[in-house]
Amino acid sequence: MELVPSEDLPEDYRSGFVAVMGKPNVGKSTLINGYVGQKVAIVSPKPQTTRRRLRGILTLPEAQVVFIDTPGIHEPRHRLGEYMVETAIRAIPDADVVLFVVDVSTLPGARDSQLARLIKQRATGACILVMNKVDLVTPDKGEERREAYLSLTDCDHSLMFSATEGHNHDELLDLIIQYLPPGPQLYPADQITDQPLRFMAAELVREQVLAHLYEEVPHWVAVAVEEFEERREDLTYIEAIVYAAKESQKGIIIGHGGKMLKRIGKAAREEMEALLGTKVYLELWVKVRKGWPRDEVALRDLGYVLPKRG
Ligand SMILES: Nc1nc2c(ncn2[C@@H]2O[C@H](COP(=O)(O)OP(=O)(O)OP(=O)(O)O)[C@@H](O)[C@H]2O)c(=O)[nH]1
Ligand SMILES: [Mg+2]
Repeated sequence: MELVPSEDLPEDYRSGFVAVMGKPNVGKSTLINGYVGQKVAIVSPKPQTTRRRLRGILTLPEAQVVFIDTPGIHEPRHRLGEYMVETAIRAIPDADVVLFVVDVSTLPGARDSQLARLIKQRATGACILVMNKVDLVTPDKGEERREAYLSLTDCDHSLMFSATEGHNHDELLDLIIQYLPPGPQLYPADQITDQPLRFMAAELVREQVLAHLYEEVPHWVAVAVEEFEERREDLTYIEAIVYAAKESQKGIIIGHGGKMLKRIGKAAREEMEALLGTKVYLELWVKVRKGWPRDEVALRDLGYVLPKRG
């Protein structure tokens, strides 16, 4: 993989970082996957899906846009939650553009005003208010919602959007590029994320835990890939451990006669095969690491380490 030499890029080439901020579940990761054209971030209908910062890279003939996905800003209930919120906040100051993503199918609340203030205080680049999920808003409510959200922020631009339907997809991209500074490609043109494949594999397991298990259990689950080996050109061996925070959760994850774990494993394996383009042999284990979301050492062991600013 090679960077395109700067002299081969148009003189007015642009590049930069776009921090995607918002409450949990508003559609930040879906928006980024939509632009990158591939799943770089896992998505689920449950809030607090994204836990770490990750980059999704879109390379165009005229610009390279580096989207930064962040965990949803919420009221933390444990150390993991605090870690997630701090991770998100640290992405704001160094971004060339901040996308303030809201769910326009719901009315704004106190947390939206809080978040608008936070962005105003910390952002140094441009701010665009993205009113996502417009596909869920009936036409008679549209104007009222737009005004309600607009009154919260003094962002430079705003637009109605749908990450799933593609509404205003090109319009938002044009706006973003307009605010990026001139600069070279920051990543090779064919790179779509900064995450190692190992980490993406762990996330794909966690995505299926979120998809298959109800209520609170997925929030108490972490996944670590222990082995990732290309056994043959067309076969990857992956061994992962699903960590629960207590014994009763372990039972739920495994399910009656191991059925639940099998279903999670099968679905995750299919996603991994699509990602890697090889057959995957996936071995899943469930272990208990008691109270890990509250335990500083366990968090560090599981890779939840605060990124540097930027
Ligand atoms: N109808 C509709 N649903 C959407 C849209 N964008 C996202 N969703 C759904 O909203 C849910 C949450 O999407 P995510 O992309 O995981 O949201 P997020 O903001 O990254 O959430 P966290 O990672 O928890 O902060 C998923 O079920 C998506 O399919 C949209 O434009 N319209
Ligand atoms: Mg997310």
